[in-house]
Amino acid sequence: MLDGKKSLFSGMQATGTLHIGNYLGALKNWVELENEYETFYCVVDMHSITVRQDPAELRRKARSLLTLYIAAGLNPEKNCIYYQSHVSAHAELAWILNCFTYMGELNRMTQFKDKAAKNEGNINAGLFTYPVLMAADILLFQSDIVPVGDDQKQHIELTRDVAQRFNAIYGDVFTIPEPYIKKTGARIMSLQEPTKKMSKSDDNPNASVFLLDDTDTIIRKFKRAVTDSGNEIRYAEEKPGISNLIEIYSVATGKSIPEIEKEFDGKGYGEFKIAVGEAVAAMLKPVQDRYNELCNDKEYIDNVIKTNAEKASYYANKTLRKVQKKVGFPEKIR
Ligand code: AQP
Repeated sequence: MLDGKKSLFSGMQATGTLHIGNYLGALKNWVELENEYETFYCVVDMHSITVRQDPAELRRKARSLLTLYIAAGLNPEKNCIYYQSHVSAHAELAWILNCFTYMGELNRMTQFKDKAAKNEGNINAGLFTYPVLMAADILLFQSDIVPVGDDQKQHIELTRDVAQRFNAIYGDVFTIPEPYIKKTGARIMSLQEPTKKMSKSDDNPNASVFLLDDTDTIIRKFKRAVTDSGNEIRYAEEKPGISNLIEIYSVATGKSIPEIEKEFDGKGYGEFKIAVGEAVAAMLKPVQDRYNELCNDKEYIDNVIKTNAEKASYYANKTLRKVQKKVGFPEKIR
């Protein structure tokens, strides 16, 4: 809660290219929250360097991601859209929260285990304490909810535990956040291995549909999607391939799963895959058009970057100062 209004924080990493999992699981849902909440959407570039990045490429991707947020429908007049590295309170609160988080808690994080396995040559302390920085991100804005995909649930539980621990010692400093996870679209699976989530770091480009893929590429990827034995369009746990496509089609069109099963009754996988591809391409077309327009408006994007970072800093520093006082840091002499 910020200044009497409910608030929220969410963010994405400026690594890889956004895929429809990131869009359907998170970004698309953000757009509908702007009236009810004071919203903070961050390009979490500080999280990105837990894995080695090419500096020029990271800068390019961070700007592209920030532009995509706006292209997807987030109005920067109503939503605070900024780079994490422009608001130093993120790092300062993360340090303090590090001192209130246990090694055992961080050791249990499944994302750390997955990412450590993928980056055996660089298992750095930042990768390990990533969830603490994420807790700081969320708690800085006194967030009531955190709209994310299903894979982030464990990190939000840790954020709640750390915030409750801190509040138990120092009084009601932090709002305790709740995850905001939609039923459909919360875990979009890989098109090539439907038991694995679609992921930016997947080496196989056919496993993911990217937000900036053109229509032909999108349809080709869906045509190649791995499906299960049989030929019936039916949602079932034992049919992860076709169920994933049904879920994607459902979120892209707004149709319910029973409606989809009825629509494609008696039709085969081939026909359905083309329909999913066309629906996804139609859903992404306006986002892509707007993105291309915005990329040509350097001044507008620069202005968003500057003014929104100032707004985020204002709110973040309010919480940070309160925390610093509680833990006993001496006041600055102004
Ligand atoms: N497959 C997915 N289905 C639904 N939601 C998803 N999210 C990620 N993958 C899926 C949600 O997207 C948001 C941004 O996540 P992130 O940038 O922090 O990265 P991530 O969760 O680590 O996403 P990736 O794509 O899997 O990247 P890599 O390969 O780098 O790990 C979050 O809200 C996330 O829940």
